[in-house]
Amino acid sequence: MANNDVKLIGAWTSPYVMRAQIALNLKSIKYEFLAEKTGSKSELLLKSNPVHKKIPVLIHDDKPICESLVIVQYIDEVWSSGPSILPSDPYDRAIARFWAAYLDDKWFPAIKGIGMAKEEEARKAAIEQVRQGLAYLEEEFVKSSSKGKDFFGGDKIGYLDIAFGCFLGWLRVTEKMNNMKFLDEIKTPNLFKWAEKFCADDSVKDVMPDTDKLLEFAKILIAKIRAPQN
Ligand SMILES: N[C@@H](CCC(=O)N[C@@H](CS)C(=O)NCC(=O)O)C(=O)O
Repeated sequence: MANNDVKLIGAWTSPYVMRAQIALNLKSIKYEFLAEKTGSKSELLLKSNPVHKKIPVLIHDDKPICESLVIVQYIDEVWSSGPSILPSDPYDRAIARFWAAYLDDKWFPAIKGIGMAKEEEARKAAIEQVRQGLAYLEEEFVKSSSKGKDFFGGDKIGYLDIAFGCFLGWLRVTEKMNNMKFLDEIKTPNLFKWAEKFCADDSVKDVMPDTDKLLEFAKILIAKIRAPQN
């Protein structure tokens, strides 16, 4: 299938946008990046994603596709001649989707919870949830899809690598803000190595945000959210 017209509405700070970027990079699809301005929503975004009004939105030949994981699956199906992103085995596919849903529904909200917690008890509970999630994923990495290879997807970055790896920038920011380590060589040795390989991959290295730059953005965002409303 020809690349035709591929546009991505996004922002450099968004882990969900990064999912679409990595998928497009893996398939070597050229696209135009339409950056949203922080704090406002463009007409194109509102028109393209009227239900959620969120980024990312992929626009392929003038047709919008919303929701990052839906976009990744769409890219995999449309440009099927490139390397596969979803596992070919139905069971492996189901497991990868299960963990992607867990990451979005439980794990990343816990990361956000650390930054937003007003009290120490809530902060500690969120930290524990993040640690528990990493322990689950460390175990999953060893026992399932990776089968001793570099990535959850095997030799190459796949669906769960994208779904999880997109959060590494925000995980590092959270580590810095809280002066702690989540991924380390002792407690999560496999995820530690996986994260290094993931960030160094050609499909990822140019879209993974610089941690210090993201940290500055996070500080401003948290201060804005915490500021008393008039
Ligand atoms: N479930 C959505 C989440 C997307 C999302 O939360 N995007 C954020 C940026 S990281 C957004 O557009 N936020 C604007 C808003 O909530 O109004 C996906 O996977 O695409």
